[in-house]
Order: sequence, then structure tokens, then C-alpha cells
Amino acid sequence: IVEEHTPNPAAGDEHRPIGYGRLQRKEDPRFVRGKGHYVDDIVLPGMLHGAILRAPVAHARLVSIDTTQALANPKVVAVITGKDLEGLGLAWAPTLSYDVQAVLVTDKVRFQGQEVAFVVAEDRYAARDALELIDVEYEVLPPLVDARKALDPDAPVIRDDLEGRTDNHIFDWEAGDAAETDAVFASADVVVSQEVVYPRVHPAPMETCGAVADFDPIDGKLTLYETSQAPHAHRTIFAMVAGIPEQKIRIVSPDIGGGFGNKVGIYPGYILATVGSIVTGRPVKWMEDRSENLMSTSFARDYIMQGEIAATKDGKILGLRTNVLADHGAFNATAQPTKYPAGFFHIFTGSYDLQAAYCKVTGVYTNKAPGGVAYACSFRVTEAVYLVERMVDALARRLDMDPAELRLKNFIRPEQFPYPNKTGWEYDSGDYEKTMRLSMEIAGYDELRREQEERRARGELMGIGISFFTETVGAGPRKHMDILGLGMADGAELRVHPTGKAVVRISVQSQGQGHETTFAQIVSEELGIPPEDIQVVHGDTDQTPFGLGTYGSRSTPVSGGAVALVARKVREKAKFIAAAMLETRPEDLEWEKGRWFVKGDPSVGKTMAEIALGAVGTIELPEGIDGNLDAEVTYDPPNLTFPYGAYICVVDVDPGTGVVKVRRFIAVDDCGTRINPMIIEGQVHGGLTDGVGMALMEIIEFDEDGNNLGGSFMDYLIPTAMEVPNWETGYTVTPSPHHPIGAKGIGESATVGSPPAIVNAIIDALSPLGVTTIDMPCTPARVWEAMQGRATPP
Ligand code: PCD
Repeated sequence: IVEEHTPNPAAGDEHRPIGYGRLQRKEDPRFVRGKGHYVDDIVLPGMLHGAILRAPVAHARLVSIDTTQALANPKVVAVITGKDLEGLGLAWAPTLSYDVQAVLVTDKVRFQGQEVAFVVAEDRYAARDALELIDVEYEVLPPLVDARKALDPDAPVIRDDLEGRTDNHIFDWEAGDAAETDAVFASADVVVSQEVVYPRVHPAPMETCGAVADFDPIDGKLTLYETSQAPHAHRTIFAMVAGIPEQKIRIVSPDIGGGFGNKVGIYPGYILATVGSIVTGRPVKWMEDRSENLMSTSFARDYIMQGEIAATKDGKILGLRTNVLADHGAFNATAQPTKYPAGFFHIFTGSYDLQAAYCKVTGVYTNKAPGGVAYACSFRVTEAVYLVERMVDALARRLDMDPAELRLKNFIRPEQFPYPNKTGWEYDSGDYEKTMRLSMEIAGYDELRREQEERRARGELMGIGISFFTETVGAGPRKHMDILGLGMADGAELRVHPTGKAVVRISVQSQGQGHETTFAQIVSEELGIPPEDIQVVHGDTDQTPFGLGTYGSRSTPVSGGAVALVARKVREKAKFIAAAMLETRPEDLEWEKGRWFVKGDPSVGKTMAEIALGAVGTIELPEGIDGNLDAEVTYDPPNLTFPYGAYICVVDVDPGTGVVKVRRFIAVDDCGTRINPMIIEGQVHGGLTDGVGMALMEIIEFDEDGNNLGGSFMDYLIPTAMEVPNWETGYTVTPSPHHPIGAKGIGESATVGSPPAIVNAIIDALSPLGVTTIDMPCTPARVWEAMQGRATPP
């Protein structure tokens, strides 16, 4: 829709690799040929295969395990139980939220699908088959599946392993000023309350989780190939937990088939593969199947939110208040910065200039899988955006105001940035009105409203939904943010080889986002070396600097900053070498388009390639400058970045069946400086598709016995090209003032921003029937039910 820049060689654009043109992805030649190399492609000599026996029930005391028959099978090499792990001190492992999680059950099963025993056999099939030879006796206990009942006095206590535990309460956490907010609410003309539920969903990446552990008994080195979004963090935690010295652990994350938060945690399977390798002295591969992935690895969301919004009668929003019940499952294993047990939920004030806001979140245990990952979300930003955008729409309906107009009236204005919100964030930059107006222009908003009126008169159910979101991504400033005590900074190392080609080593881990391309573009922009001449090394702790990894859209904000700065450091060093080569003083040189030249005499200069060769040559270098054109940095960002966007969705609801068709979807994003427009577009398309999935079909539900009802792709539906429209995208560019190249994250924006637009559109479609709320997923059954007993449209 909106034209991208086309490179203009006359203006020297070929030296400005950021944002210009649609540079093809360097990793795609191997991916499109099926030549990617994933964990399951790894085959090591003598490799064995592991399989996990999982609990068939949600809550049960473990009475006995008999492994004799399994062990008697000639293809079985080892069977590991919780008791064996207890002997090694590994039956329990710390979670990323300072709780503990059972690696294998020792006392009690706490969710269906929990790990009970591990079989290591000669091949994958034998390992699987041998699971049936293990005899386990359970004493079934009543399960707790409804978070609303978790704090009832008669609720079964799930975590009786924790000393002195008599209830299922995990934490209470709050942000904002309660008293100030109450006062604002008391003085408001209008208060609208609504319960808003974000159900449990699953990231469901194409590649499931797995590992190949290779422990060398001679030199004691563990090489662990893992589906990990954060290899360095995993290594350090492994060293702390398993007691293996850190220099003796190498974690390799090869190509990853999608992460979406699912590969942030350390799962029992990774630990079991490692123990299996130590016990058998041979490499052990463990790869979960789809049902194991859906049932036992990290879920997302599961927030029950009581929202309240206060405003004047002419539509000035004054305050927001919410009370949240967070279902964390059987172990508190959510991944987020330590200070924030509810993640970044306190950005729930959204894109609006409010007088006061207050949120309180209570976390509880239930008999469900643990996790609580930021599935395409910077730690609960998704829940926050969904809440505020549903509340703003509810207010618009109450005031009988157009939802676009209400938003435009309440946006934080450009001159208010950097904007301190009422719960402790400082938004870096934004021009919300501009982005909103562009989305309305692309949509033809007024025309759409006219069309809707006509259709309504004919009894058709057409809906238009808006969402305007602000995210907080790029965790984070080290002094405020850590995971298990590890500060959230990232390293980068850059070396320019003598022939002028370069290698940059980064601490983040691509899962499909295209880092091999975009990080080369950043170096290229700073040094003038073409992107194709820059190799990006990542995903191997033996070859890359320490850093906290890829999730919460932090690679560009944090690691991208590190890469820009390390390139500038190399450029500075190059200046001294160029000066020596040109027999002039460094301060007499000027940088432009990949070369240092003499001020006032542009014809005399040295390109990066000439300097690289000169550096290792025979010229005499100034003191303190060695001949290596390299540098390293660790970047601790001063703040997070705050990307935003305006989304408009048009739906048609079939009055007879309740089927929702997303007819149009307009997405205008602002992620500051755009490194690779094609990759950004792909990120947005993917996230929007995720949004359609969550809004219309995805849910991990449980029956009253605690059975997981979403354990396969027959039950857990994910969208295909059939269910999504042709996305209409546009963009505005408001650089981040503190990021070295002005870039903000984009990887999660569309997943965060799209569900409320779709649900708001559905409610808008159904509003002539008097429907004012509906919960995701808006399946035909749910929509149909919402329409029952209502007057037929005029
Ligand atoms: N970019 C550009 N520009 C700008 C920004 C960005 O270009 N401004 C680009 C980059 O470079 C990269 C991408 O784009 O390539 C993205 O980025 P970011 O936003 O920074 O992000 P990262 O960190 O890189 O990544 C992460 C994300 C996340 S987080 C998620 S979920 C998802 C997304 O990413 N995942 C995925 N996307 C994707 N894609 C793919 N393909 N795959 C995957 O898996 Mo979480 O927290 O984990 O839940």
C-alpha cells in the first residue's frame, strides 16, 4: 500500500543498507531448499534415543514405579526415574521464577502429561514402545482446574512439596496508585466495568522442542544441542544447577523452527537427555512429539481480568483499574524479569494519557502445565493490550461514540514524549494520531461505516474493530531487569578480516526472524561493507559472547544496539589506522560511505577494505593501536523501546452459523528505523495470522478431571491461509531517541495488537443484537450462543 524506498544509487543509497530496498534473506537459500539444520537433523556416532513416560492424570500420588520389564527389553539401555534423579540431586530444578519444578515425579503428579520416567534405547521406536512396559501405580486425587476456585478454603493443595504450604496462592503484585485511582473513579461521570478473559493458548512452533546431549566422559565436557532461544542463559543455569563447570558446557542452538517463547524455558527433557548421556556414556537425543509439546511445554496467557474504565461524559478517559487472576499451572515457571511477576502487564494504560491507573495481579497454582511464556509478547504485554483495547471499546459503546474518535481524543500527544505513564514506564517516542489516521485512510474508515449502516439495514452482521497498541520491548536496562539474577544485556564481537570481509558474533538466537541478514545490514550501515560480505555467527556458546537471548522482541533493541556500537568502535579504530596509512592525523579525517578521507580533500582516503589490509601490513601503527580490526562491546540499554500500531479489522458474521470471516485487516506499524522492510512485513503477516488464531480458534482447555482438551492439532486449531485475508499493511517511522540506530522491536507487534481488533469487530457486528462482550476464541459455537435469545437485527 505504502511505497517502500527504492535504492537510489545516485544518492549513494547502496551504502545505506538500512531501510532501503527489500534485501533478500541470507538464510533463505538453505531454508527454501530444505537444507536447514535442526536439532532433529543431528545424528552422532553411537547416539541413543530417549522417550518420556507422561502422567495420564492431572493430580495423583505416585504409589510405585516398576521398571523391570522395560529394562529387560534388549533394546533398552537405561530407565531413569525420579528416585534415580533424587540420588543425583536433580529431581527438582529451579524455574525462571524462583520456584522449583519436578524434572521427574517423585511424590505427586501435578498436571496431565507431567514427566514420570525416561527411557533410553537404541532407537526412537524402541524407546517409545518401552514406555508401555513401565508399570506405574497412582492414587488419583481430586484435580483443581478452575483458577477461580484455587483460593477456596477447600481447594486441594497442589504444592504440598513446598514447606508449610496450605493454599494455592503464588503472589500478589500491584502497580500504580490505588488511592489516587479510586479518587479519579469516584469523580468520573461514567464508569464501565467488564470481565475480560484471555484464555490459555500455546505458542505451537512448527518444530517441537528437543535436545541431543553429548557428554564426553574423558574430558567431562557436555555438548548440548538444544532448541533454545537463549543458549547463554541456558548454559549458565545448567552450570549452576547440574554443577558442571561452565567452561565444560557448550550449548548449540542450530536452526530453530520457530520459538515464539516456547523455547525460552529449560524443560525436563533437556535435563533428562543430559542425564541419559552421562549415565550411558553415549549421546542421547530426545525430541518431543506434537501432543507432548502442546500438553507439557510452556503455555501462554490464562488471565482473568476484571477491568474498569472511568471517563467524563464527553469522552475524556480519566483512569483504568483492574484486578487479575493469573493461572500459572502447577509450577511457577513463567519467564520474565524477576522484579515483575506479572511481566510487563502494567503497561495496561495503553496509548492514552490518563490521570490515574492501578492494577493488581494474583497468581495461583492449578493442576495444569507450567510455563506462562511470553508467546509473541514482551512478558504479558499481550494481555495488557487486550484489556485496555476492549475497555476503550466498551466505553465507546456506552458513550455512543465512534471508537476511532474516542481513541484520537485520548492519545498521548507527540510533545508529551518521553511520556511517563502512571505505572512506572517511560514511553520513548510516538506520534499516535498520525499512525491512527494513516490506518483510517488505508481502510477508508468513513466509507466502511457507511457500508456497515447499509448492511445493518439489510440484517447483515458486519463489524469494524479497532485496536491501537503500545508495547514495551527490549528488556532491559540491567539495573531493573534480570532473569535469575542475570542482567539483561547483550554482547557483540566484530572482526574485519584482512580482505575486508567481516564476522560479527552475537548473543541472541534467531528462530526464523532473519538475524543473519538484519544484523549484517546493521554492520553494513556502519562500516560500508556490503551485507553479503558479513557473516553473522550465533547460537553457539563456544563461539559467541554472553548475552540473554531472543524473546520479548529484544534482539533489535538490545543486541541490535550492541552491533551498531561495536561497528562504530571498529570504525574508530579504523580511523587511526587510516591516518597512519595516509600519514595524517586522525582528527583530520572524516567518515562517509564506507571510507575515511581527508577533510577538505575527499579524493584522498581509504576504504574499509583498504584499511583492513593495511592494518595487518607493515605500516607503523600509532601507539595503543594493534593490527587487528576488531572490537567487542556489551550493551546495556538505557530504556526499553515502545513500538506501536493502529489496526483496523472488518468482519462478517454469518447470522445462521456464527462463523466469523475476517474480510479485511489493515495494520499500520511504527517500529522506528526499519532495518529490513521485507522482513518486517513478514513478521507482521505472521503475527496477524497468530492473532486470527487466538481470536477465533486457539484454546488449551481442560475438562473437570484435568484432561487437556487441546493436546493435538485436531483439537488445537491453528489458522491457515484459508482463514486469513490479504493483509493490508502500512507504516510510519518514529525513531527511538535512545537506540543507537533508532530501531524498536517489531517481531511481536502484530500478535499483540491484532486480537483486540478482531474481537472488537465481532462485538461491533453483534451489537445490533445487544451483545456487549464475548470471550476468545470466538468459535462459531460461541458466537452462535452469544446470538441466541437476542432480537433479530432490524
Ligand atoms: N527488524 C527490522 N527493523 C526493525 C525491527 C526489527 O528489520 N525496526 C527485524 C529484526 O532485525 C529481526 C526481526 O525484524 O530480524 C524481528 O526483530 P525483533 O522485533 O527485534 O525481534 P527478535 O528479538 O529478533 O525476535 C523475537 C521475536 C519474538 S519474541 C517472537 S515470540 C516471534 C518473533 O520474533 N518469534 C518468531 N518473530 C518470529 N519469527 C519467526 N520466523 N519465528 C519465530 O519464532 Mo517471544 O517472547 O519468544 O514469545
